[in-house]
Amino acid sequence: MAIRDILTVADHASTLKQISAPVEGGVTDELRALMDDMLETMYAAPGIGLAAIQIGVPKRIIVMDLARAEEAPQPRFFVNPEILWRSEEMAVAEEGCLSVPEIYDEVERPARVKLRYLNYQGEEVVEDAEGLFAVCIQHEMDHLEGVLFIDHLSRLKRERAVKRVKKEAKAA
Ligand code: K1U
Ligand code: ZN
Repeated sequence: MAIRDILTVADHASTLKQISAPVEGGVTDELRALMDDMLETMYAAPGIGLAAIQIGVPKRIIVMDLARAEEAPQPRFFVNPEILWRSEEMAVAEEGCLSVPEIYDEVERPARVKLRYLNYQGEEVVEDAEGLFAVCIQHEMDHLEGVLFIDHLSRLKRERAVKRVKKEAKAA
């Protein structure tokens, strides 16, 4: 396993805007090795989710672990995820992003979603998501479409956020 570099809006905005391609040919050992790297990268950051495009791989793959610090790790893998249903009810939650480091703001999204995906074993799963799971999976699925959480904010807030990330990157 290896920790990969996480791309940020400071110098990889155009890569992060790419639409990721579906995984063809199911979940292979090669794909599992990529997902293992993504998980290790996410834990090292640290974060609770990561999309493959954030390490420069434009494939529809997401890893996530929403376990609390005192709980055992609960790694989750989503290949070719699709949202089958969104609730009309909306919820506002604070979000952050490893590609927009140290910026946090509130985003409104559907409170619950139903999704379908392939898991680590390549099995099809249909699952309902609510709470932090719903927030995180929608945030990560936005990455697959080249959308960042700051794209849900006003233009002023988005431009300020990118400016701050670029300033921090220069200073580092
Ligand atoms: O997509 C990403 O960059 C990961 C992002 C996921 C996310 C967080 C919050 C709301 C929606 C989606 C992060 O993991 S940001 C870091 C973070 O939330 C965190 C870091 C350490 C401990 C706990 C949380
Ligand atoms: Zn993100």
